[in-house]
Amino acid sequence: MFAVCVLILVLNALFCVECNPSPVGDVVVERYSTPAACPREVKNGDHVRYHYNVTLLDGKTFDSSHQKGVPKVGLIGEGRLIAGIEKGIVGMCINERRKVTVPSHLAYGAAGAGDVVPPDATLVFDLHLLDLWNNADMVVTKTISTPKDCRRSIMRTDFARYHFNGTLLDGTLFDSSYAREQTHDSLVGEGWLIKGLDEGLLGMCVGEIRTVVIPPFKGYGEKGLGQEVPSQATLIYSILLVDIHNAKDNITVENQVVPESCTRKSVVGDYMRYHYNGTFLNGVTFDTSYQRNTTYNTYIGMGYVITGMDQGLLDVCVGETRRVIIPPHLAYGEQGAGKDIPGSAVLVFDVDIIDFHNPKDNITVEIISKPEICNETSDANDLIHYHYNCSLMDGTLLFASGNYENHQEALLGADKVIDGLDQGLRGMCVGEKRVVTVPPHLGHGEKGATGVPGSAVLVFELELIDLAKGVPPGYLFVWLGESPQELFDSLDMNKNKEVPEEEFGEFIKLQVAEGKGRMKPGMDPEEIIADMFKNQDRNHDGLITPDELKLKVEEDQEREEMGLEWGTGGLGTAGSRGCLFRGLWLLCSDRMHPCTQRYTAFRNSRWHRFEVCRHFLEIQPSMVG
Ligand SMILES: [Ca+2]
Ligand SMILES: [Ca+2]
Repeated sequence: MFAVCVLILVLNALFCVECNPSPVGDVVVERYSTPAACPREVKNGDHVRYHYNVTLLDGKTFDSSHQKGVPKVGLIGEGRLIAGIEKGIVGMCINERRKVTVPSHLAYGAAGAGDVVPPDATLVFDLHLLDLWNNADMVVTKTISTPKDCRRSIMRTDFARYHFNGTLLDGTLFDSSYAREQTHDSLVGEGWLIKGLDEGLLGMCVGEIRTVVIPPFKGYGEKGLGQEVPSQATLIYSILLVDIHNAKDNITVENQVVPESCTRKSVVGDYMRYHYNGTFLNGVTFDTSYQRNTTYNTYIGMGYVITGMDQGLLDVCVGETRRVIIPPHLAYGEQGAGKDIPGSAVLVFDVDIIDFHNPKDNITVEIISKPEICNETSDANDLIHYHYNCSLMDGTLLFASGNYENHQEALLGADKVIDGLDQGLRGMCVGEKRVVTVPPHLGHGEKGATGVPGSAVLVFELELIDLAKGVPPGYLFVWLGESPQELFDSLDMNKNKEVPEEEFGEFIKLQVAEGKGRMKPGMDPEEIIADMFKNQDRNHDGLITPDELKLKVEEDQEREEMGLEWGTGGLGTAGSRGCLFRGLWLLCSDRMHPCTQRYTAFRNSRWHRFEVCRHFLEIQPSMVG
């Protein structure tokens, strides 16, 4: 009988066949389900959380954590649990299930336990280890992947946005930011988070994935968290850091590429055109001007854009590229913006400065070359021909006069070319080359023009081809010095007291040839003479008489005194046909080049009408009445 019992004991030890162990027997452990990996086993001094079911040898369950719905938490090796459990649980892995048969002397002994455990009862525990930690445990972090470029990592007081999956040691998912489709956003190291995260997030780079294992006393402790995190649970966070900034952060400027030539840097109040790519720290694009194929245009430093951008666009050169990293308090703050920019997001803008100017800017003129001999220079009223290349500040060529059949022609001061160009073409010698930079308010304004972007600064490379000095607006002929004392006597070259058109024309041409007078450039001289003669010959008999001349001179003087520039066409004064073909200015416009033409609304000046008329006459001579 003794031998049999020994045999049974041996068998019991080997095969864990149920047996009634002798009072001096030890616990018998049957590891009937073990996990594939077991990084850590229970040892004395560890805390454990486990489910159990305990039966007597007859199979009758008298206690079960499953039935209670709450796992048991205990400290091993300190004599706080029944000795058999403390022995039987040592060496257990998380998620292991084992059966531990505990002899009476390692359980409740001869006394038993009330009505529940009879004296000398052997107990059979079915254990499932859920959690395991030690008071000496620290927060353990392990980097799974890290980006190549880690310029910055989390420090205390930083604000982080991260995604995470949170699991218990047994693999139960208790929370996930991915499920919410929203990052968790928090200050780090300031007690907003559980201690384990406050510690475990430190040193993380944006884009890094790490796991953080947090013992319960640095997690949710005894209280746990709602239904999801039980009391005394070790937490495993798998974290992806999306974003990081500090409330003390200013903007950061990186990747600056400054062009070799930079004559001026942007200041507050400049109006800037730039392209940008807006991304988050993780590289995901939220907005780009390139896709819209149009620059973003704004005043800078004046609150029209987010503060960080206002700052980041200061002190830049035309043609510069730079990266501006903007913390949320200088961007869209905790609120974010729309559906594209989440709250507390750090924004990264890669900007390309196309151009900028200040509304106070005038044109700039850079003289490239000037001929040695230069007797006269261009000015208002002159008729000039010139070559030009018209480009944007980044060098994009918009128009070149070489693409057209003729040189570009302009009557300076006649409101026909954009103001900046009109200004830039003045004071030039024939053969001179210069570069004129024109801000948009002296160019095509905010709206731009055909082929010219709105608010663009234009760069004109100019060469003056020829120059015909002009006459004041409204004049067909001017005296360069004093006019003759006795005008009629001078006109009446053959002294027969009458001046027909031929004689009149001869006289005018002589004045021009001798440098005493100048006809309006750009018009047929015969046409001018005919025009002037018609106005002098009041009764239209084909002859100018002394009286007619006197009357006309008096009229013109009167008009000049009244400040009327629009004469009716006389010798020494102004005028031409009163052409009132309104709206024909478009015909003129078609003759102009897109980059230079003034596109502002029709100016209802008499002079303008005259010019319209002149163009019209050139185009449609048959319509001259
Ligand atoms: Ca005569
Ligand atoms: Ca007459």
